[in-house]
Amino acid sequence: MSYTITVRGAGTEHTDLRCDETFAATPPNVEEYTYTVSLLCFDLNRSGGVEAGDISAWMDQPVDLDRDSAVDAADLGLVVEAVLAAP
Ligand SMILES: [Ca+2]
Ligand SMILES: [Ca+2]
Repeated sequence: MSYTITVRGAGTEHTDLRCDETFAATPPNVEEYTYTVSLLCFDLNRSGGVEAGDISAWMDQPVDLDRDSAVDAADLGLVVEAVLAAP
């Protein structure tokens, strides 16, 4: 799942959104730019959480999770890691 966000300014000044942790005296403005954020969703069986069933779901219908255009063990590894890290 990917989200595309385009920051739009009001005129030439962007006063609502500023960079953080730059050590500048005044946080610099954020430039107009399109940001794309890609999120990985490991709830492959749509159970509402990441659990062992997601590994089975990947085995039943493998998908390219790391977007390298290959469906392989690396993608399965991501699912297994997510399941092991799930609370
Ligand atoms: Ca799940
Ligand atoms: Ca892949």
